[in-house]
Amino acid sequence: MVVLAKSAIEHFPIVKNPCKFPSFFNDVPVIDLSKSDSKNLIVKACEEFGFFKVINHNVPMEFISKLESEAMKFFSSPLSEKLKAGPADPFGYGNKKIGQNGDIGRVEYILLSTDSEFNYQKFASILGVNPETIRSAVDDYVSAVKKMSCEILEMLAEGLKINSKYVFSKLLIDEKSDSVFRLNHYPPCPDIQEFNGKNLIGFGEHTDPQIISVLRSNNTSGLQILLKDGHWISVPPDQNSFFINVGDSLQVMTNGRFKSVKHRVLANSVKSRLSMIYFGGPPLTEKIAPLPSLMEGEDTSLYKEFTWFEYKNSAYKTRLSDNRLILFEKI
Ligand code: GA4
Repeated sequence: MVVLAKSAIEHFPIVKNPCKFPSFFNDVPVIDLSKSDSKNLIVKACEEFGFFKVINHNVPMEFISKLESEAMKFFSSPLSEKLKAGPADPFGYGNKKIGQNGDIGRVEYILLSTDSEFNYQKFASILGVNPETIRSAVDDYVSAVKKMSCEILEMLAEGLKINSKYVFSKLLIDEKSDSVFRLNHYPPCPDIQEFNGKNLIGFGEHTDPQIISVLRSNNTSGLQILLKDGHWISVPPDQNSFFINVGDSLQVMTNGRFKSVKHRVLANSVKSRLSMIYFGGPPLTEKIAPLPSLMEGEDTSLYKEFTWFEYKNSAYKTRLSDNRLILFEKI
């Protein structure tokens, strides 16, 4: 029998002050994309939470199921095979190690650039998984989710009464858009008992650097968001809907009117969680700055000028839980 040294487990982060009765966020703002009057509700949700759920989204269920089953096939293959698609530097297969700066979590994942051939070469060596099948499943899913993200961003621009409704969506539509796609698999963690039920971290608290993130998960809970009052709250899973996060870049473009939402994932003791996340980012050369119509005066920008390339470079040097925007705030 292999006995895992206790210290090997204890290296994993845990929630420092877990709430005895973690509350479920039953009032997640729900946006019905089939209703044209949803634009004001989206603005309200972005202001209050930087987070909302989307229904009637028109992303074909078959794309979602196909990708889910391909992903599960991949994650169920032997570790030695999966490691051939790694390391995640930043793209490829990663196991427990998140980013390059010492963060770890109870998670394994595949990180892909949405427009790079190179990604798929990494999968070519994996036995039992046909790289072409994964590639087409990711492509179908990502194009549908990107289309939906653009619709949401256009509704957002209209809700904010910005002259051009394409002001945000054009950044994702641009063929040089620097977007990322991630499949996260959180295996069940029966050893949670070892920690007297204290919550183990699957993916540590962080904000997303991009403009918008679109998450879909299976029916296993784990996602939590941080409310303005400082409380962490659990988001009830819903495999038929999408969850949207405001990213740091959208916070800057709205001059802080929208806040990028801090979120994290806790490990589950019995069920495995699978999530797929599209991170919509602008082209590298794009200047990220508050839109003039969202500033009160000539230059009341809260932020210094920077490009997405500069922000991304700086973000990738930070730890997961760092406040990455602080370096770009005007003093
Ligand atoms: C958070 C959002 C996306 O998952 C990601 C992550 C990236 C990574 O996993 O390589 C980062 C993290 C994310 C922000 C800070 C840096 C970079 C890990 C990390 C410690 C792909 C992204 O774009 O930024």
